[in-house]
Amino acid sequence: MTENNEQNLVTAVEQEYNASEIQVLEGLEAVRKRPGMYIGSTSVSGLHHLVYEIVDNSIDEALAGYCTEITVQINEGDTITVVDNGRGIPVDVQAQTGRPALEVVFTVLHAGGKFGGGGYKVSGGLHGVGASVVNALSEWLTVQVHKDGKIYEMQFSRGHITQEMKVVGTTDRTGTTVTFKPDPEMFDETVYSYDTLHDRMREEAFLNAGLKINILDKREGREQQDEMCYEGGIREYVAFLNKSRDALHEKVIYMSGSKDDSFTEIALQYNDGYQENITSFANDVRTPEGGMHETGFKAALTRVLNNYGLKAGIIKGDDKVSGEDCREGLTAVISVKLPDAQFEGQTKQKLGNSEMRTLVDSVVSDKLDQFLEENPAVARAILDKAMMANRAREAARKARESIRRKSALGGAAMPDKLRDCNENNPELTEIYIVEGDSAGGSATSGRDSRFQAILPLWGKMLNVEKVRADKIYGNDKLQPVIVALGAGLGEDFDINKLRYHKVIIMADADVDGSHIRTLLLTFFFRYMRPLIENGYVYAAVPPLFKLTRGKTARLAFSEEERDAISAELRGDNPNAKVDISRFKGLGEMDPHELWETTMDPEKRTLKRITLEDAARADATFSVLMGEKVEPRKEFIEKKAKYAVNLDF
Ligand code: TSJ
Repeated sequence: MTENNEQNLVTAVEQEYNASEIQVLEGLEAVRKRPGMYIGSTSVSGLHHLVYEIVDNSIDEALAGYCTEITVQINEGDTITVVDNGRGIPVDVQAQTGRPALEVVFTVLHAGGKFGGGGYKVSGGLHGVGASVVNALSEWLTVQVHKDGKIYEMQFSRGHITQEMKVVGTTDRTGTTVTFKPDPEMFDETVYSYDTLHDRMREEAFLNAGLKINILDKREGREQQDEMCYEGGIREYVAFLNKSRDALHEKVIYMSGSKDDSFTEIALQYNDGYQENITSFANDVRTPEGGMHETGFKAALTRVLNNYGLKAGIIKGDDKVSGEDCREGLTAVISVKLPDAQFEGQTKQKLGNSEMRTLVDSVVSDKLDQFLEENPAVARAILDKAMMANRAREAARKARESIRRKSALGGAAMPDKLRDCNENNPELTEIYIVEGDSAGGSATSGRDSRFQAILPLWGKMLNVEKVRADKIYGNDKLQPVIVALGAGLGEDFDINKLRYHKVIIMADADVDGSHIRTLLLTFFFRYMRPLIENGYVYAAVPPLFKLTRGKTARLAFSEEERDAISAELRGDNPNAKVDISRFKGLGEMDPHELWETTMDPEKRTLKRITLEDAARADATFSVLMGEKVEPRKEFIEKKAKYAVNLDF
């Protein structure tokens, strides 16, 4: 056939199509010009977004009740295959465009789902249908549809059709398979992360109860796979999130309800910790900034707990619990599904539909109240916890105010235990915070009182036991530290009022000493962070061994150093007697020894504490004081041997 003949065969319909094809290509060209507008970014997150756009279509099919299994596969070369067992994308020619519906899905921006004007409208379809966007940003894409006994196939490159739809075989199943290769011209990076896809797919599996999602990595050397299916849906999600914590009640509380075309479900379980852990979704999309559904949930939770507490005589009179009190130790997942989700805020991570506030509020009001009535023991545990939270908050507020008041009255009286120095200029002064009274005594006698102040803290300050995070704040053993430093704390902390520019923690190189360092650093990290940021915090490094040969005496700060110095002192004389004594603890050094080894600026070793050290202490503290016994035990056992290294 000559070109001319071909021209002559072009019918009116096809000419019309050519005109619309131009529009189609312009649409996809726009996607390639500004990919960020359609998938957020062209970084690794945009790369993964392509997969979610495709999978969303299969999930819509599942929501419509026709798909039970989805498989996501990373192939060699970082191409992606998504397979579902739904009805298969429609392949018949649409009256409107004269093209197969399948083609329209992949070539028309924002088509799919609603294409065909009524014909194929997905009832449960909640997602943006981004197949054409993925197509435009793929070097190549192949789709196969199993439907009516046939396998239909079509191929594209960068949004252009490279193979028209055709039948390539027969089949006895239904479903859709899409394989694509993200266009390296479009993305900064084209390597997929199994973990990223896995975590997102697990989330989808939790959010769509009973839907089976498989994920496979076929890349050489990193083969792995997971099958995820949760009959309990978000109930199992909450149990999963609470896994490493101790639950306050065994069963996850579950509520659901719907109005018109919208649906909500909420699962929650309290643990004995103090964190609030609410995760919310709209149409399976995370809403990290919350929005109307979360607002409705929080309002109803507070109201229901207070009403029940009063009714059951647990809360008396005006002793209401606040919203925050009601959410201490709460793990909750809120999921709403609605036809026209409005995502608001700077990053579009907040649900704006106000009807979702009403819906969630009314579901929680009815169902949670009913649950509490039917489970009085659980209700009691939850309310007791909220009331504890209330009391703790109240105590912390009072402690804060009393410190504010003192500093407002022009400097508090210095703590009884503080042995202050004579110098007033903070740039020249240092304070030793010393573990235990006996070490405090030695340090006080041994110091240079012109510029060195001593503050002894007695004994072990806190047992390794369950302590609420704000105990660190109200802890009476820390009050002298706050007062002696003179700069306040928290939002009132004023580095200009600091009374010493060297804050030196001096504690034994053993487990108890390590607890005190961890506690103090955690406290500084949380409430006096500029102290660390300015480099004002140090750890004194006391020696572990004293070695003497004749008139020569040397100190060693570790076992390795001890052995090295011992060899050095012996020199070439293998029979020389080197006397090695171990310092048992600061308390056992006499004042002179303490000065010589640990406090004399000319000879001592100080370790400056970095923000990183303090952050690590904070993490350690959280484990030590945390809710779960097992990780704590494990941690202590693992850590004990490192204690002598001063932890950092
Ligand atoms: F769109 C796509 F290419 F991204 C894509 C769509 C990718 C994958 C892996 C699956 C799907 C998809 C679409 N799975 N299932 C469907 N279903 C439909 O498109 C469908 C099927 C039948 C009817 C009908 O009314 O008969 C309507 C629709 C929307």
